[in-house]
Parts: sequence; structure tokens; C-alpha cells
Amino acid sequence: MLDGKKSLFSGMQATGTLTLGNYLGALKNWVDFEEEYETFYCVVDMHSITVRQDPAELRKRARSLLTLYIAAGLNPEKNCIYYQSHVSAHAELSWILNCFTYMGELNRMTQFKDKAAKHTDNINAGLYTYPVLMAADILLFQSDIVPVGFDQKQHLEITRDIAERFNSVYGDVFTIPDPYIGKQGAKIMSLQEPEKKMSKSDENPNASIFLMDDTDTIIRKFKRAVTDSESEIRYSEDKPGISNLIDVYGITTGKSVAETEKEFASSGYGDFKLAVGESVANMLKPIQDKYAELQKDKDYIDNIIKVNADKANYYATKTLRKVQKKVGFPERIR
Ligand code: ATP
Ligand code: LTN
Repeated sequence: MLDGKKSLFSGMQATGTLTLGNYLGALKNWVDFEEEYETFYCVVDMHSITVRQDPAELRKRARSLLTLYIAAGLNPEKNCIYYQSHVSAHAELSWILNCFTYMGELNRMTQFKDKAAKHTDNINAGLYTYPVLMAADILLFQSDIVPVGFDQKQHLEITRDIAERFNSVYGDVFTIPDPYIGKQGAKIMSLQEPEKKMSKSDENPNASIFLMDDTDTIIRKFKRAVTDSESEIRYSEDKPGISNLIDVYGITTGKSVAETEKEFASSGYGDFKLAVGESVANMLKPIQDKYAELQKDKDYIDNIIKVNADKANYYATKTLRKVQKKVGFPERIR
């Protein structure tokens, strides 16, 4: 809770280009909360450098992601959209929370294990303590809920554990956050290996739909999507490719699994894939148009960056000062 209002935090890394998975699993859900919650949507550029980045490219991607948050429907006057690196309290709280996190807990994080396996030449300490910085992000804003895709569930659990541990020593300092994982779209699968989640760092460009892909590319990628050797459009565990397409179609059109199965009962995979591609392209087109328009308005975006960083700083510093006092850091003399 923040000033008597429920609070929400979420973020995305400014690495790669957003995929349909990022959109349907997270971003699409974000727009529903602005009335009921004090919301904070962060571009987590500090998390991005756990993997080596080209500086100019990172700066560009961070701005592009922030612009995309707005293009996807977040009103920057109602939602606090900002860069993590503009609010130093993230790093400061992260240090304190490091001292309340066990190595045994971090050793169990599957994202760390996956990324360490992928970047064997750079298994740095930041990659290891990544979840602690994420806990700091969330706890700084006394967040009640955190809307994310299914893969972030484990990070939410460690955040809760760290917060509860801290509270048990110092009293009720942090709100204990709940993950908000949508019923549909929480795990969109790769179009090429449907047993794997769609990921922006996938090396095969046909595996992911990117939010900026044009209509022809989207339709082509869906046409090439790996399915199975049957011909029936039916949701089933042993048909991961088709089930994933049914999920995607369902979210983009609002149709249930049963409705989709019925609609395509007498169609082949080709027709179904075309319908899925068209529905996704239609959903993304207005976002792409808005993005192009926003990109032209440098002053507007610059102003959002400035105003929202100030707002985020205000709330974050409030929590940080409370924490610093609790752990015994000397008072500031004004
Ligand atoms: P990377 O592959 O670089 O690790 P990613 O595509 O997994 O990136 P993140 O930046 O880690 O993306 O995730 C941003 C948000 O999107 C998170 O809330 C995450 O849970 C969600 N998300 C990522 N991939 C999917 C997916 N395939 N389906 C649903 N949600 C997803
Ligand atoms: N680890 C997240 C990104 C992230 C995040 C957060 C999400 C960093 N800090 C706080 C929600 C709340 C990911 O999507 N890979």
C-alpha cells in the first residue's frame, strides 16, 4: 500500500525486442490496473547489464521499450513509467536485501541456471544476485501485486521470502506482494519448438513474433509454425503446437478453446494458421502505429521520463529511508 492506495509494480528488461509472449503474458494485462492501483512500470536497465550490452544499443532499446509501454496503452499520466537507473534507491535497497538473502536460495533460481548455462564466459555476480535487485524493485514501492508471466513466479516467491524475513526482524516494513499471472497467455510457446517458451533471445527469428513485425512477416511465421502430423484443431497436451495457436487465437479474439475448436472443426491447419496470423497482425497494428507516432515526439517522451523519475524517486526514497533507519544506519543531519 502507498498512501492508502493499493500499489503495483512490474518491469521488463531492455534487451532484445519484445515478443508476442511478453505482450500477452505481461504488457497486455498492465493496462487494466490504472484506476484501482498506484502503478509503476519500470524499464529495468540495471538488470540488462547482467549480460554484456553495447552501450548505444542499450540506451536505444531502453527508450524504445519505454515508448512501447505507452504505445501498448499505458497512460503515462496515470501510470508511473520510468527507468530503473534513474532511481538510485533500487541499488541501495538491493545491497541491504543482499544481506537478507541466502546463497542457498539464489542457487535454486532456474533463470540463473539457464542464463549461466547460456553465457558461460560471463557468469558474473550480478547475474547471480539478479533476483535480489528484482525484490528491491518490488518492495521499494510497497507493491501489493506484480503482473508477470509464469516464468517469473519463482522470483516472486523469493521476493516474498526476503520481505517476510526482513519484517520478522524489524516489524511491518514491507508489503508482501502477490504475483498476478493471467489465466490466458501466461506462457506463450515458441513457434518452432512448442515445448519451449517464446523468448526474445531465441536465436531462430521464426520462433518468435516480435511486436514490430509487419503483417506479412507475422502471417509467414505462423504459417511455418511447427505443429504435428494430425489434421485436427484440438487442444491437447500431446499437441503443444496447435494448443499454443489456440491459446494465441483465444486471447486475441476473446474466444474460448471450445469456440475456437468449433469454428475450425472443418478447417485444415493451413487455414487455421492464417486466421491466427491475421488476428495477431490486427491486434498489433494499432500499437505499431502509435509507436511510430510517439517516436516522433521527442519532447513529449523526454518530459514523461523526467516527471515520472521524480515521482518514482519520491516513493522509493520514502521506503529506503525507513529501511535504513530500521537496520541502524546513522540519521542524516539536515
Ligand atoms: P529473455 O529471453 O531475454 O530472458 P524474455 O522474453 O523471457 O527475455 P523478459 O524480459 O524476461 O522476457 O520478460 C518480460 C515479461 O514477459 C515477464 O513478465 C515475463 O514473465 C513475460 N514473458 C516472457 N516470455 C513470455 C512468454 N513466452 N509467455 C508469456 N509471458 C512471457
Ligand atoms: N525479471 C523480470 C524483469 C523484472 C521485473 C522486476 C518484473 C525486473 N524487476 C520487478 C516484475 C517486477 C523479467 O521479466 N525477466
